[in-house]
Amino acid sequence: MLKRISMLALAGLAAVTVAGCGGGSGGSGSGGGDGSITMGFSQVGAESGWRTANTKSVQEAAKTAGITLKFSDAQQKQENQIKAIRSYIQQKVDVIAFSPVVESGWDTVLKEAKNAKIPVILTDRAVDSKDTSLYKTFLGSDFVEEGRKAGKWLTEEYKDAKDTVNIVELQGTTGSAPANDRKAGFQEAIGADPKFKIIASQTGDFTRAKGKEVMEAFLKANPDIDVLYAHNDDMGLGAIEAIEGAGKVPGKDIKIITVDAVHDGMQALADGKINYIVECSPLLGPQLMDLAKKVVKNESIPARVVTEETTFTQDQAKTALPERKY
Ligand code: GYE
Repeated sequence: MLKRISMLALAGLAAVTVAGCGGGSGGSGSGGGDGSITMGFSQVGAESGWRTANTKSVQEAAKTAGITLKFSDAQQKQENQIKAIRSYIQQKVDVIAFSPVVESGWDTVLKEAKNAKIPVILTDRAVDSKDTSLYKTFLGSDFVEEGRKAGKWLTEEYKDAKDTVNIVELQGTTGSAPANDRKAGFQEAIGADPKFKIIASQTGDFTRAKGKEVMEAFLKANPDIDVLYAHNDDMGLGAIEAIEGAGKVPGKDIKIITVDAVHDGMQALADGKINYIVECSPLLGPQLMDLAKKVVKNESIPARVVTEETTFTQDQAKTALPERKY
């Protein structure tokens, strides 16, 4: 029986990209009985500076908390995440945590985890499952609020403008919670005033390369862009290259608002190439490990844990940069 389980586990592991961490050698978790905890964590991918910082935070926090971490990178594919979660169920880990690449389509695999009595913690991104008993808690940012903050800055910045403000939007991964919510929050904040017009909006998949490519297309199709709203720093940084390539000055000819506040984004903000960044903290590791310990001990935890975040202007970025950890 044991042999069969480990064969299955191996097959599951081979199907996904798994980077072992914490030295766990497979097999079943302890159920927390002897105090040791094994967590299976399915990460979205390595698409952005935010994601790299998030992975590091989770891996370091697991080590500090003495939790054995089985870590897999889904390369932005839902099917890989589902395979990873199934393999964690087969391995009987004590707790599963994952950052769902998109919001929909998780009910079946979450039910499998529930039937196997393995608690699930949503980390960073939400799912749209109606049945909230399929997971124990959701730890992450309020993405709608982030979008609102971006929109509020814009309406303030252009409050005296008489002409139409032409906005282009680089959306995050299609169907992901941060893309859906950052769009909705921004729309809500600028919505009341017809002066603000989103003339183009497309996904850049949260990557620098795609941000550059889509911005190049935006620039070709629209000679009169006033503002770029990018759902993360990386797409904004790619777009800066496209804007400079088109002979325009980022931050001046085209004002840029992004979300995340990772190091490279903050540097571009301090250099005047980005105008405003809404922070989204990737440092979720320590909170995740605390929640995991409680969940395994069957202690009650809040259904939603919202990360605290701020915003940065160019001057604030200059002050904050030297102390920035990521
Ligand atoms: O903003 C982006 C990353 O889910 C909050 O994913 C996260 C987002 C983050 O790729 O840079």
